[in-house]
Amino acid sequence: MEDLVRILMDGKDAVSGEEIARRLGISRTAVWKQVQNLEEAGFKIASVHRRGYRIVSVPERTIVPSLVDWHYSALSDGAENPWEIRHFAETASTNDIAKKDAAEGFVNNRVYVTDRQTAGRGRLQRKWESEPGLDLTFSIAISADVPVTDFYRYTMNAGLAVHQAVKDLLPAEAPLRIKWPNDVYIGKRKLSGILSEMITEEGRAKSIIVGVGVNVNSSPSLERAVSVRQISGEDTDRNRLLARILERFEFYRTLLENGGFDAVFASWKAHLGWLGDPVRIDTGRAVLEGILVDVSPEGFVTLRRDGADERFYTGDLLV
Ligand code: BT5
Repeated sequence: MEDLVRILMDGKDAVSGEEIARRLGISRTAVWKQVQNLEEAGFKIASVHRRGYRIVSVPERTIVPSLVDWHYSALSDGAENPWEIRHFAETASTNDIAKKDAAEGFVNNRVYVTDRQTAGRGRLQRKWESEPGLDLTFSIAISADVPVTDFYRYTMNAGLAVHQAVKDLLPAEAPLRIKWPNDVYIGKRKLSGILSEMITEEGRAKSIIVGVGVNVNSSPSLERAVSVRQISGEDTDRNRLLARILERFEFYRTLLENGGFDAVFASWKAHLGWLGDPVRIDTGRAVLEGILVDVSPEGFVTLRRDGADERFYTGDLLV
């Protein structure tokens, strides 16, 4: 879909008001009004006498859906962003708004993203902390009709998408890996956490909400946390990173929903950390030590203790 952001981002030089008016089918005054709106949203736009408008810089501290769309297309050979982006300057938890919408009706392919999340949640009522305008906090809403046993596939999908999207931003040697069940780590520090929730009906998952938090440009105060910036040494464009994660998520999701789950699982496992290592697992009842022998496609982890194997579906891997 043509919009002003796309026209200006595509234009290598200034684009005339006349051309914009023609392409959008609106008046010159309406173009000028839209330019003003973009400036209010944080874009710096030069208006060059007789030549038109040119983007000088884009907002860094806010997510702009049309910019995410533009990056999505640029990253996928012109394909339209299939995700409808709903942006909130501030909200308690993107998972909560996504869940509320899903409970009220059919919501598919929608992404809820906020610049400031005031009550971000992890699993088991734990907190997810993020820096306003510097990190990424969003939830992907999918309407599905899959057995609840397939639910974990979407968490895997998100972990893989974050892993791939972030990998491009880091030095090749950065020890980026997926940590069972729902994290992405760099070394022994957590970069991203995923909170997947579902609405079920008669044993099937009807709505799946995948909440993702990524530390991007912040300097997290938590001891075991790390941001992209702390490793890359540079600020990352959050609009572009969000687009890249969504593009990767869509790629793997299409694969898994079309009989290609084995390939998705193989990629996920290829980036899974601590396989074969001595670890501890907090099951919620006890902390058990052993060797992390395997994770099954359903998400069961196998821990070898004194020669015997035990399987767990939930818990925390302590590293
Ligand atoms: C998670 O839970 O890691 C899932 C986090 C999901 C957050 C997203 S943000 C968008 C969406 N909306 C929400 O409300 N949530 C989702 P869990 O595995 O339970 O880990 C939580 C633990 O991670 C906390 O107890 C802290 O120890 C740690 N933690 C909190 N904030 C962190 C951060 N920014 N970076 C690294 N670790 C953090």
